[in-house]
Amino acid sequence: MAVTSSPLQEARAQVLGNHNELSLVALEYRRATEPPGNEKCELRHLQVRCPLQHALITGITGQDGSYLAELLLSKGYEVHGVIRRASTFNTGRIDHIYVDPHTPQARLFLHYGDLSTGSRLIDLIYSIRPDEVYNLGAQSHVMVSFENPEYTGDITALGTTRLLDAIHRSGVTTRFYQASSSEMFGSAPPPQNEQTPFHPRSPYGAAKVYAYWVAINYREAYGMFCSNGVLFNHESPRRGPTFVTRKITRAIAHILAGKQDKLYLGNLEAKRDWGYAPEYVESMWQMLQRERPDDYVVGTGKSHTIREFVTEAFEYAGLDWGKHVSVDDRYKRPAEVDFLLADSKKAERELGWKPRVSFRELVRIMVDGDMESLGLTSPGEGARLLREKFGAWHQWNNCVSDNLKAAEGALLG
Ligand code: NAP
Ligand code: F7E
Repeated sequence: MAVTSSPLQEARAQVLGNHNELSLVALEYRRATEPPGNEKCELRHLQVRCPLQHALITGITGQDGSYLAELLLSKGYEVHGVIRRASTFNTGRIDHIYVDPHTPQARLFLHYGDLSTGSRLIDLIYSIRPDEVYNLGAQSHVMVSFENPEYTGDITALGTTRLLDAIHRSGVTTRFYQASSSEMFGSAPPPQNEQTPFHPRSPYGAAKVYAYWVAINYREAYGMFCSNGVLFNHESPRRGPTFVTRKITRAIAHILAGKQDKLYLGNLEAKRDWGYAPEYVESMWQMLQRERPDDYVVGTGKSHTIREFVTEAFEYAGLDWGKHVSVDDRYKRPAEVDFLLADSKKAERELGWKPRVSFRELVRIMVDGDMESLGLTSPGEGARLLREKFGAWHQWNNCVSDNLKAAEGALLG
């Protein structure tokens, strides 16, 4: 048994016993970054800040935000999320982890706010004083960015500046993750890595390039800990229903349930490097645990056409896609990104990040998810895979069935 001889040592032992090693990492980090203090000051840090790491997530109601919130809660964080005020509920993806904030054990807190409004962001940063900020909020749909280029620039590009500036002006020391995107590479030939020059092909891609550089600028100008995760497409049963993978798997479930007969798509020949979203949010957290901020490309290193996704998904569900899928030019983009393929060697080397879910497995997870959400019996391979490959923070029941049933209810009702 450890012998403790001072209040500080006792507090340290208690922190280590009750929480994970993050608490001590935080202490060591503060020691390195703050003026040398005495034992009393260190003890205050342990008691006031160390038992809980505080994270702030913009875009917590989105696909990635919801998985990241689950991951951080599983690691013992207190999680704060920015949500947009809407006249309808927009928290379907996080309802299963939400508890009344009056509950003493509550560790998830939601705050109204918007990336369009800097003053509110300053309030939030100042009052929450987060240890880590994850900027996942964005107008994230590429086709929508052609229709709403100005709005996309305001939220996806300038919203990042507003948040970085809120952190800078509030004087809060925090680590910052910027959700950068493979769309920034655009027409740059594959494979794409951290050295590949950007050539965006949409207002969304251009806005993300701006946000990427502004994060680097705050790092260089003010010494802030800002890291960019340049993530390639990542999907899941929680993917928004207008992105192509989910549009396909959701249509399959509706066809099987007799609610839909045709699926209209745009360009079937574009190639994407698709991975499984919960694995990608792990890389976000890993980036902020590094000693120094840096930028990382994250993807599987395998690329497939939309046509291949359609074929794999329909075959898995026992359907003939030729009978159901038609091309409608209205879904084709004014400028396309033809071929994305990640070279993630740096992330593998420095973060130890490696994907565990293959393209074929991803398709199965998504088809099962959509079938179950409509009350159909799925072939079940996807559910089995997740049970085998993931730990406790990421469960089939809350990540797929409950969650999607609620969303379907909202959509259909
Ligand atoms: P998503 O599902 O579309 O979620 C976007 C989130 O941003 C939602 O929570 C949305 O809130 C929020 N948001 C939109 N406008 C906002 C505003 N004005 N102020 C505050 N929040 C706002 O996106 P995702 O797939 O989770 O992606 C997360 C981030 O990673 C995004 O920045 C995206 O651009 C980027 N990214 C995604 C991928 C991918 O393959 N998924 C790859 C690379 C980068 P509502 O729920 O209220 O709409
Ligand atoms: O399109 C083609 C479309 O909308 C993929 C976002 O998360 O990933 C996402 O952007 C491909 C494109 O994703 C339809 O032309 C064909 O070639 O699913 P998507 P995206 O544009 O790659 C990046 C990494 C992000 O950062 C973004 O935030 O599929 N496609 N037919 C279609 N796409 C859609 N949406 N709908 C169709 O009917």
